[in-house]
Amino acid sequence: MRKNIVAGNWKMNNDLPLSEALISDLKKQTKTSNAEVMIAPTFTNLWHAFEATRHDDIEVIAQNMHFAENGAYTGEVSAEMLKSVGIKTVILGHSERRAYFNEDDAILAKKVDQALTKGLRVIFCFGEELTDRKAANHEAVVESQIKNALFHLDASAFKNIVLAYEPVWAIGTGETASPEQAQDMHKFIRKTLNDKYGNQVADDMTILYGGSVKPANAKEIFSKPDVDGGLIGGAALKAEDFYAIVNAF
Ligand code: G2H
Repeated sequence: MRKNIVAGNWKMNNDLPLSEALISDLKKQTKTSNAEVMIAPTFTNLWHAFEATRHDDIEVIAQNMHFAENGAYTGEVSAEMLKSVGIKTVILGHSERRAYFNEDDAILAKKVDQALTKGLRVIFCFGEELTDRKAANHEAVVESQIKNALFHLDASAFKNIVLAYEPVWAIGTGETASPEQAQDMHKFIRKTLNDKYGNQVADDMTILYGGSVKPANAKEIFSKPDVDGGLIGGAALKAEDFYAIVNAF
């Protein structure tokens, strides 16, 4: 079933004391919308965050994981490790992982497979760069990112996938896709799913928008029929701003 989700991607911000303080502030906020609320602290803070929000309407999720079961992968974190600290959802394919850590479609397909095999829900991110948009290639780029990482899956796997469209040119830049640009792309994504898997998968898919969402623009973006929520970076680091976005539905 399609849901409204607002997920805060903290990226490499907040050490343990700052994470504790932000979670304490988040717990003081009031949710007036029906959105599912998620926060993605860095690995070292996951266990604390999970414990601290155990009785709250906040799901703690991970920003990344490795595709292997376990073994000699120094510095990496496995699906089982995430599960052992209470994590049920993992973000994969964020553009910063693609750009700075060379994660390509083939690696991401393996990560998606491993996450789903282990019973984790995946928030799968993708999006075009500015040059793609300027060349009017944005739909082709997004289509290939989705096809290459996800279209080997059965339709039933999509129950455990949330998609997050994040145009690279709008990430952390202060520049946001217009609500119309977001709607057009989300509609295209749903059509791409529909062409391959049919109506049910396409209609049920939760598709988030990410890229400089803030309290001032969230309401208009979320009002679009194919936008089901947001993946929030900078504005997720202040509890009041984050909940203003959560409550923008
Ligand atoms: C996109 C987004 C969160 P920001 O990366 O995933 O970050 O809202 O800071 O653009």
